[in-house]
Amino acid sequence: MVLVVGDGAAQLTIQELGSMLRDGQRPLILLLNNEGYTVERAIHGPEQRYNEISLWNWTQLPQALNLDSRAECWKVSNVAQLNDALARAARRDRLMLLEVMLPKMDIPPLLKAVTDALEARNSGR
Ligand SMILES: Cc1ncc(C[n+]2csc(CCOP(=O)(O)OP(=O)(O)O)c2C)c(N)n1
Ligand SMILES: [Mg+2]
Repeated sequence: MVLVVGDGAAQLTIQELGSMLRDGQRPLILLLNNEGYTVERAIHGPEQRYNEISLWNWTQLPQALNLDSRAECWKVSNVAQLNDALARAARRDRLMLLEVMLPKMDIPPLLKAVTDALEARNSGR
């Protein structure tokens, strides 16, 4: 099982990590840390406070959410680190949480095209 989740979405749902650990599940979790609500930044207010979230120590959460935690956690900031961690994850012997560090405003071209068009339309241009 592979879960890909944004840091913003994860702040609303991460308590289920406790249940996953309780039940001995071994998902690979790719938590995309781009310091907030990037899709919302693309739509409106890239620097607005409502798109900021508090910065968490993600790799320490499994220990906090389950006293019997058997999880492996890595924070990865480049491709070599990601490849190393994925190779470890392939063993699938325990829950693996990878915190993947991404630039705040790294937005896919299609999303940028759509939000630029919305912005132009809303501003009457
Ligand atoms: C309960 C709830 N509140 C607010 C929203 C509005 N919303 C949609 S996407 C999003 C931000 C998601 O941020 P993140 O998970 O970090 O993904 P990113 O765009 O940064 O990759 C928000 C707040 C929602 N979908 N559901
Ligand atoms: Mg985010």
